[in-house]
Amino acid sequence: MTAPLRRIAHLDMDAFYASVELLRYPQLKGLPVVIGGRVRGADAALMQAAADNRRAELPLDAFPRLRDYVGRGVITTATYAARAYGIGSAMGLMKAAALCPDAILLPVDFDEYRHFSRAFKAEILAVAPLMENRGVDEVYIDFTHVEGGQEEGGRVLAARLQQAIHRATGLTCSVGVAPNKLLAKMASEFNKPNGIAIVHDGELAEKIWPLPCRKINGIGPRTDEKLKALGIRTIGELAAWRGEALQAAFGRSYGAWLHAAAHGQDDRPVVTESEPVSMSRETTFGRDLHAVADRAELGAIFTRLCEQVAADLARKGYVGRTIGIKVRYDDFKSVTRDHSASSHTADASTIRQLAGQCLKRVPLEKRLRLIGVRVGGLVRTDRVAEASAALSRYHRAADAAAHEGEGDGRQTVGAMPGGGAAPRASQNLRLFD
Ligand code: TTP
Ligand code: MG
Ligand code: MG
Repeated sequence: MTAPLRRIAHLDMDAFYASVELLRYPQLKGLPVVIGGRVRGADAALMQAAADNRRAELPLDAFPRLRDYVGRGVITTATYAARAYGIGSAMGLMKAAALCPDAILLPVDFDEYRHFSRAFKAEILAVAPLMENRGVDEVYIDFTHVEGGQEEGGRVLAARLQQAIHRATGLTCSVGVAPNKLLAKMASEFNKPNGIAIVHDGELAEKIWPLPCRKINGIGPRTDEKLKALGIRTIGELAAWRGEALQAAFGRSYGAWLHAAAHGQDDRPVVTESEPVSMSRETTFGRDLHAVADRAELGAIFTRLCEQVAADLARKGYVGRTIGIKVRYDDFKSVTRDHSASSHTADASTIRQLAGQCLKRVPLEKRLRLIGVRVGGLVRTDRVAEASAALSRYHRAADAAAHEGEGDGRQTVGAMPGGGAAPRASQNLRLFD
C-alpha cells in the first residue's frame, strides 16, 4: 500500500459577518448589505427590534442605508449582492455609498460573530481534529488521515463539512483542498461562495500559474509593486525566474521563499492549538505477567490505570471519546488498539469497559511487560455539549449520505448505553515504536 497523499484543506466562511447578520435579518437575503463601523442615531430602529427580539420582522424601510452615512468608517464585509456594485472589505463607507446608496448598513456585533466562529469550528473538530485556527472565519484542516479526506482529492470530506456546518449554523463556506496550505488557501477562493476546489500536484500550470502574484498569501502590495517593476505579474511569470535571480532582487530567504511558492511548494504543518489531544497512563510490571496465569493481578492493574486516567481527565477538565490501550510483550514488541465511542466520557468504569474490549483484540499468548490506557479525542468538559451535538449531526448526515448512495459505506457505532458496544473489527492494528 502506498502512503496516503498529503491533503490539506483551507475552509473560509462566505461573507462571514454579513452572513451571520442575515441569519437574524432573513428579510435582507439577496439584498446589498454592508457591515460597517458604528451606525450612529440611524440604528435606533435596529436597537429597538433587538430589544423586542423582533429583528426578523423589521420592515425593510426601517433599516439604515449607506446613503445616509456620514463619517470615516470602513466596511468590514459586504454581501455578494453588494459586491456586485464593486463594494468590498476595507472600503470607506462613503465611497461605497457612492457605488450603491441603497445598500443596507448594519453595525458590527463581534460577540455574535465569535459565537458562530466557535460553532462552525466545533463542527469541523468533531470529525477532523487536526485543525488550525486562522482567525474568526477560516481554518486549515489536515485531511490526509481523515475518512473521506482522500476521496476525489478531498471533495467528499469537504462537502460533508460544508453540510455539517450549514446544518448547524445556516452558514455557507468555501473549501480548497490541495497538497499544502499555500495552494489550499488559494483554492478556497476559486469557487466562492459555497464552493469546493481541488488542486493536485501537476495542476500548477493550469490552475495556479495564470493567477496574479498577489494571490499568494505572503505577497503583499509592496512586493507586488516590485514584482511588477520586474515585469512579473502572474505566478507563472514568477515561476519562470531562477531562484538565484529572485534572491538577488529580494534577499536570500524571501527570494528563496518566492521561488518555492511560485512552484507550489510549502511543507508547513497544520498546527493545532496547544490543547492536549490525549491523556494516558501506563505501567511496566515488576515481572512479566501472563494474561491467563496472572489474570487477577493484571486486571487490578488495568483497572487502576483506568481510574488514574479518569482522575487526570477530571482534574484537568477534559472528556474523551477514543479509548485505547497499549501492551508491550516480553520481546519488547508493542501493539495498540483503540475504539471511538459515540459519546465523550471521563468515567473510570466506562473507560475500563471500553479499554477491556480493546484488550480482547490483542494477542495475549506472550507474557506482557507493560500495559497502558489512553483516552484521546479530548474536548474540554465545558464544551462537550457543543462537541457531541456536532458529532451526532455529523453521523446523521453521513448516514443519510450513505443511504442516498453518496456515502463511502462508513459504519457508525450506534449509541451505547453504559458506554459499551462491540468495537469495529476493522480497527487498524498499529505497531508501536
Ligand atoms: P474574509 O474571509 O476575508 O471575508 P468574508 O468572509 O467577509 O468574505 P469571503 O466570502 O470573501 O470570504 O474575512 C472574514 C471576516 O473578517 C469578514 O466577514 C469581516 C472581517 N474583515 C474585516 O473586518 N476587515 C477586512 O478588511 C476583512 C478582509 C475582513
Ligand atoms: Mg470569509
Ligand atoms: Mg477569511
